[in-house]
Amino acid sequence: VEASIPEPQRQAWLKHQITGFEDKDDFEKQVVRHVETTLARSMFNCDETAAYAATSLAFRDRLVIEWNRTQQRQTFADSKRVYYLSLEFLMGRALDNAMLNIGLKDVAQSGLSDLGFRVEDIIQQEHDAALGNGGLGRLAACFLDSLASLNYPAWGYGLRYRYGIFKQEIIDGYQVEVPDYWLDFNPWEFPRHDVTVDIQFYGSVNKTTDDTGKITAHWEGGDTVRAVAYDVPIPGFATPSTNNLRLWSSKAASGEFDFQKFNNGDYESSVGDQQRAETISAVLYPNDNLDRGKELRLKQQYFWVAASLYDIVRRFKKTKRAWREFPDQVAIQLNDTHPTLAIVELQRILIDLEGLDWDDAWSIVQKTFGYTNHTVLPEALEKWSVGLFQHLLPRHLQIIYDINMYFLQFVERSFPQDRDMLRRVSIIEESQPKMVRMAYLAIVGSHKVNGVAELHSDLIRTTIFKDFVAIYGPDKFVNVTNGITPRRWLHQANPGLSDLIASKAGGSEHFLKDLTLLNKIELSVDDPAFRKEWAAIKLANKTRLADYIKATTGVEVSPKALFDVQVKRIHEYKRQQMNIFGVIHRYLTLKAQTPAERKKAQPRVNIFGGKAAPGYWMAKQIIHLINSVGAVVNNDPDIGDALKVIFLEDYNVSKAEMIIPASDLSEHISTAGTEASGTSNMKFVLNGGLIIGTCDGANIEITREIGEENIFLFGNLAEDVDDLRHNHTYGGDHKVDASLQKVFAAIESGTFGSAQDFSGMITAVRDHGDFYLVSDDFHSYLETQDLVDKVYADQETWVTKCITSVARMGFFSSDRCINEYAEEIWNIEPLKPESAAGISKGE
Ligand code: GL2
Repeated sequence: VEASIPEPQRQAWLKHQITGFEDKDDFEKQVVRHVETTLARSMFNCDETAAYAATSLAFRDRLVIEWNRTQQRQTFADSKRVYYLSLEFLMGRALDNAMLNIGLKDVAQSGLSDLGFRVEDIIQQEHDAALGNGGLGRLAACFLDSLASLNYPAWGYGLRYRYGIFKQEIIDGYQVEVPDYWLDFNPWEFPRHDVTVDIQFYGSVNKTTDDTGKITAHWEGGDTVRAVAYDVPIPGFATPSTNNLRLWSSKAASGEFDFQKFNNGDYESSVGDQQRAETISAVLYPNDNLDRGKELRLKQQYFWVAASLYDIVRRFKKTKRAWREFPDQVAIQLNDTHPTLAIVELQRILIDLEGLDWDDAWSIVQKTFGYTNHTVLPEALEKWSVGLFQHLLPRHLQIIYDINMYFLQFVERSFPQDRDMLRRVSIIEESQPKMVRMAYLAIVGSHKVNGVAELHSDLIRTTIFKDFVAIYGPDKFVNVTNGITPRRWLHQANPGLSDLIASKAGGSEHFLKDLTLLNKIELSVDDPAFRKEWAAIKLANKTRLADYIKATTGVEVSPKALFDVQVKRIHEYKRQQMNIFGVIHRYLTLKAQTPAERKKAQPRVNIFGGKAAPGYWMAKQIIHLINSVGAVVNNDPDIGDALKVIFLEDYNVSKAEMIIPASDLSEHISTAGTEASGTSNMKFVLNGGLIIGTCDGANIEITREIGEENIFLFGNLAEDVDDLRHNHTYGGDHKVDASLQKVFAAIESGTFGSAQDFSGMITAVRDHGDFYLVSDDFHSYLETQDLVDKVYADQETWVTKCITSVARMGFFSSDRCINEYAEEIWNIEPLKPESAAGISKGE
């Protein structure tokens, strides 16, 4: 490519190589330039919003230069790339992250200060990019950070939703959803109006036979919608590598509105096509761990998958390689079953458009894809009705039927004696109506399937995918325990702690790239000066959160109290109801005490946060109860500082960055066997908080790493859950724990407002089988909370546990996790830039 440009032209281009700012003076110059020219403002009307915009643009300039170089480097190297397909990327804010990953936050800080701004205030101006629901979407964002930081040639592919996850307001104790229009000003995306793909829907299939007898299918007619690419640069930490996240936006293929209709006075339908097309990428579905089977969702999935595959195939075809080399150049990871149609789409491209034989094509497909399962909850496993498929994607349905036929023939040959096996593993569920089981399709079309924590990977092998292990053998099913990026979740969220750790872990930020170096701080666990600093940092983080609580809720909490935090999506399986029942129990106990006894009690602040899916009635009831308990407890003069109950509105990534470093104790108390991994559990421990939790998800591996003396585990084990559930329903009368009954009695007597408002939560436990085993675990939960109080009273012991735990958290870096994917599943190598030694002071 380079050679095709004549020498004089080349020289002219090279003479004017653009560089980003390097020092404070340069930074200020760039900010002033952007304020005055890009924003058309001046020092007289540069408010914080404008200062944020100009600062972002100055950093963006730097990023874009490295981003272009990285893409060129990857193109020239022509080595294998990984494509991470995810319907959710919960990125949060970009500016702070860019400053830190590039290593120029201190430059920005002093530059902004010269210009009259505080860097913290400027960072706060940014709207979160909230294109995800919870853990699954945030995991994808952590992965992008690690992929870039480790110099892997990688692209993310997702949808550019006009509305991300809704904004939550709490009004009179109830959740109210407000649209999140976040694209007003977004300096981090680059529209690529020249990169478009036309995507087909509906229509019909015709088959033709050529002279040789070969049959070809033609998918014809139907609607077309245009996908437009928007690119987001993803900076690596302490490396120039800057990867690309490509998000697709939908618009009408024609681009113009219908003048005929307009002239005839039919104003509304003249823009109808446009609006219908734009609807596809308009909103993120706000359900976490729940599949609702809506047609528009399937349209979103195909739209995104087809555009992404077109792009990937186009890039591959430029290299002029033979098709069989495709899997040597391309690895595609399916983040959950949402992109499973990519398997069918690639098969369609290869056989219908490129003319490959079925078997050759299928072998390429299987080698290309890997599938990550993120849940065993049956209500979250995607199924689409055959009728819907037939209507929306008729050719894909045919291909699915063929995939299934070949698969079932293979199964029948291997298990001729097990007739029922075919029914159990068929991609088509013979129900009324018939359904396509997306997880089964994903397994059949991939070469590796992974769970996200050890227990979870064991569970999928022994329960939901058991038959497939028998069919394919155990090697296809692997575990890759989730991880988190220490850049955002320690360095950015908790700079005080990050600096203190750096001073003990070799004196540099290198531990942020090799998190196992955290173990160095264990040598300082008895150092009084270190411990003092440690405690001071935690107190400062708690004070900051206390100020925020005061400012947003009006409630005054003491930073000296034990901060007990449960922040995550509201879900019955995550058991926020058990937590609030425990809080009510504590309140009743305190009320029954004398003032002298109450004075001796360990003061606690119970902090909750999290969104309920708009249609999840029980989750909304839980939010309402938490707020109602808060309203009573926080205003009860008998109680004072002994107990406060706070619900923080609109939990999101940027709030997590403030809340997590301020916790003493966090709750990860799902019914055993239900939480695939959890990732905030890792974030809390990394920030020097302890966990109260069940033997579930990654809690188990956290325990193994940090030692069981450093975690408060309680409750029944996953292996006992089925029997317990069975007993609730069939084992005679289901006995509700006595202290829980007292809690119910208090609610039912109207202590927290109208008893009726909360009756669903009570009957679920008492009368409807207590599916989530709240009653079974309640006693052990309360006992363990008492133990927490006792240990916390001895601050020396507590701090020792915290330091020791942090020291042993190295395993949970998403870098370790990504390296495992790269080796076990993708078979890709990093592509180091020549100057990988770094542009950050850390390296
Ligand atoms: C989830 C799991 O519930 C959660 O335990 C896990 O940590 C994440 C990431 O692997 O995936 N699965 C899921 O559907 N959502 C999750 O957060 N939404």
